[in-house]
Amino acid sequence: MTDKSVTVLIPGRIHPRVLERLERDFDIVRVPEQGGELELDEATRAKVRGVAVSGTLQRAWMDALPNLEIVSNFGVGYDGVDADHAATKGIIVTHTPDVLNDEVADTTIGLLLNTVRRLPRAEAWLRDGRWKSEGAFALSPLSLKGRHVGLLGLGRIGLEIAHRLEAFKLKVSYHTRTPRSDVSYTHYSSLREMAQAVDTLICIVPGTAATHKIINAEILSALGPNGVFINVGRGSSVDEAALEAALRSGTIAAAGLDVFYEEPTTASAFLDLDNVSLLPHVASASVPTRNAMADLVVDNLIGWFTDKTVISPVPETPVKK
Ligand code: NAP
Ligand code: 8YV
Repeated sequence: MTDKSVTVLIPGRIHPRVLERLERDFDIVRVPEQGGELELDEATRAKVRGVAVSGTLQRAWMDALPNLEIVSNFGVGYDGVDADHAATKGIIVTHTPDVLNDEVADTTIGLLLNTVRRLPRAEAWLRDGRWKSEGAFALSPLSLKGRHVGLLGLGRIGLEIAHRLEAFKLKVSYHTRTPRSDVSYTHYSSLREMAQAVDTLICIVPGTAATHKIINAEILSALGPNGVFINVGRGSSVDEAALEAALRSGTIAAAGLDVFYEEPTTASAFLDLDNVSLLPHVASASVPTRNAMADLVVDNLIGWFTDKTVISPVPETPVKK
């Protein structure tokens, strides 16, 4: 793979390690962020056989590349790539599962603790000099101790979160469409029934049509006034207006959000709320984990163009490992 005979398109920004490694082996074409037409002449479009993207490839751009063979996505979530449509055209889609499981699960626990114990606010209290001038930071109304956590999603990352929660001596239940045969946690076939049974709900499902605004007023009301909601999956799973209302009215006690319906965002609806902890989509954002994701993006492309194998295809894709 050193004669650079294969052209790979990179729309917009991508992790620097992806770019650095791809530039060694491929002919690279870069275009600005997506949103409009694909501004490439016909001859260049015809040359493109691979695309590396950070989460999104417009369907129209996929259709505008007549010889496209593979889309390599940076991120395990590929809600921005129409993998079903790609499959109908014989285009492979790959993503970056597993290498980020631990990082995302660790961040989830951090966000949960920040939410129930208000630790970022406590640190701000010290940094602002208020400990010395005004005294001790207020006791947190909530505690993690003794909580019953319901996981919406118990896949690769959800399972790592569950294992960590067990170490915190918390009871774990879950809702998925299909129960797992390899765990002893209680499975709920109804999300509403699980929300009613637990006091802490963690969302770690993909962003799909089926999960769109799955967290709504009814679910939040079932979670109840001692309820804590954490989202590390996708913002599209939440009806944010219903969540804001539930936090303001005391329908639930608190929320911790790493992901939002639209990103990037100022999250202005939540900023004045004391009972919310907010992160700018950083669950996998450490240098080592992002490097591992970057390597997988590149290795999938190299594998495909070397011997037609890929390491981590999405389930919809027409080839297997
Ligand atoms: P995964 O292994 O595919 O697990 C997905 C889980 O969600 C499975 O348990 C699946 O079970 C469940 N699920 C899917 N659709 C559902 C539905 N309609 N109702 C109920 N449960 C449903 O995925 P993963 O690797 O754990 O990643 C999960 C998602 O986390 C990613 O797709 C991504 O969007 C998000 N993520 C976010 C960050 C971040 O930075 N915040 C980082 C990594 C990943 P069933 O199929 O049986 O329903
Ligand atoms: C990344 C993620 O932040 O893997 C995912 O699905 O949401 C995160 O790990 C994101 O994909 C980077 O584009």
